[in-house]
Amino acid sequence: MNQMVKHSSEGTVPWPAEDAERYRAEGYWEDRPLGAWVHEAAQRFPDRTAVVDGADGTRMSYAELVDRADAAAERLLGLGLRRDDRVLVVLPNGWQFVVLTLACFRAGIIPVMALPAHRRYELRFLGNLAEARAIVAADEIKGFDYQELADELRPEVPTLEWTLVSGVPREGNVGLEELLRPGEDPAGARARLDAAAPAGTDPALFLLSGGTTGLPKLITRTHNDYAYNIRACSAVAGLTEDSVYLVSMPVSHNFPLACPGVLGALFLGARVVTLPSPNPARAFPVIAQEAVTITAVVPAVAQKWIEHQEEHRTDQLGTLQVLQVGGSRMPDELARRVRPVLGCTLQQVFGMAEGLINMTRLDDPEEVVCTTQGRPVSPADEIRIVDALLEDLPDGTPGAILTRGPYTPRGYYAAPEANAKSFEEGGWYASGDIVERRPDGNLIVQGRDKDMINRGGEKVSAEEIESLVYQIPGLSIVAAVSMPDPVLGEKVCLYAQMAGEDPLTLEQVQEHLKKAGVAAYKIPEKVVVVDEIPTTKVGKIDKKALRADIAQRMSLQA
Ligand code: J2J
Repeated sequence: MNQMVKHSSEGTVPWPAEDAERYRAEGYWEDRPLGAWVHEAAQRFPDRTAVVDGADGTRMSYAELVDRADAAAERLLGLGLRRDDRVLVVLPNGWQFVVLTLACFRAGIIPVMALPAHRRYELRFLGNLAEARAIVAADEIKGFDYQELADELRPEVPTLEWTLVSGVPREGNVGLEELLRPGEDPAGARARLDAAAPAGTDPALFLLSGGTTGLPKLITRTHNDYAYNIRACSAVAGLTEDSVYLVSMPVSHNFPLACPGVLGALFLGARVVTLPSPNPARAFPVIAQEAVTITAVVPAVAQKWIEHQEEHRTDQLGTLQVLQVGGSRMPDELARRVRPVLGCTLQQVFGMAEGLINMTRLDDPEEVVCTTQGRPVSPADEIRIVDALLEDLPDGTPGAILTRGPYTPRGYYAAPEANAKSFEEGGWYASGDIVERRPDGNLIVQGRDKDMINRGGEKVSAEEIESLVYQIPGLSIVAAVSMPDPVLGEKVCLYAQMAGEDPLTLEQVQEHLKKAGVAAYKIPEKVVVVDEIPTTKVGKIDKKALRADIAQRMSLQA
């Protein structure tokens, strides 16, 4: 079975040699695997607490963390996994995610960062694209049985050989806690893994792209580029060995994982606190107990936190210094309430799993912090703002953003068609965001020119939803568009033009997509049946008109 599995480098687009050389010469790439950075922190601070699991109370020192990770790395290899094999990770926030991820880095095994919200449809696709040989999941979360899901996936993803389960494994599955237990010979394990460590240019992990095309895409991040991403973000976020970083958004997202995130904290010897959800009634007491200094959330969560604090006036946020907010556009009015209500510094983050991260600086004037999405974290990030003909636009004029740099890969994994669309000549990545650059260099995200719905930071590809809905009989044309939502910013709305008499119902759509095994956050929350879907002059579906239509219908309703 292993022979079927390709080497990641076959699907990975490398940086051109001259750029790679420059990134090395200028110190951005250090040719040091991700695991080595954490080991270095553990060497300096063996007894400091590395991870606190806010759900089950587990606390782990740095010495224990690297011991467990190394032992687990050897056990993974012992199972029969090999360097460059891919492992589909579907874990909630918790210490297991942290140790497993580090174990994978140490062994050169590549975690594919899926989400606990993903279901059969997404995992089947990702498992096949990545040729995953193992899946790692919880036994169940909120009544959903991941072992059953894994059993369903096994025949559909022929490369899958192992199911690793956190909690209570069923027969034939591997117990994750058992796999992640400390080893007998930490020094020996460390030496053996060091000797076989992955190279800086090797793939370290696969991130998921925020959907724009019909099919999900994977982003290969190498040890070199990701380590630099992490370090550059840590510097701009003011992370130090004394920081306490709370992760309450899904940790497999690039933002809480590495910007600077969990890995940023572990690189420095700081403390990571994990929570499975950002619910303020649960998160605030943990912030107080663990003296959390920095965390990252999406605007929808920032709003909930602000409302909770306004209502309860807790004294639980005294240690919180920095609230990073990103993933979708933060309204200026919301941004202005952060400091007065939460008592901390807001750091706006406009980033992408494809690389480029922009942040406001901690000492920026309040006007910059509240009205812009910041500027690149690295002096080596290159940005162009261009018009439809790819001509550069002057500052102050909104246009499409193009970027490249030492932590922005030059292509998606094994996706030549998507690469032709999203990467311009010269290796520039076109994120599809419409951005204005101010003369001071700060960026303002004005909108986007991509067929994606941003549901409170979770990205939904319109095309993906449409092609699934087309399987329902009786449809002539469907179009998924964003509709405004006071909490999440946007939700998915589906327009339909029928071929026959019977109108499509919301229940029908929801049931169909649920049955297809689609993640709940992608499922439309409104269906509008119209006589005729509007088209543009060139005959394309006029989504702008549909977005205006739904916004108007909703304002009439309100
Ligand atoms: C408007 N749109 C934003 C912002 C992201 C840090 C922060 C976010 C992500 C992320 C990330 C936005 N204002 N402040 O990976 O490390 C939209 C843009 C962008 C897309 C990327 C990180 N911050 N966006 O959200 O890969 O449209 O990464 O292109 O999930 O989110 O989505 P994703």
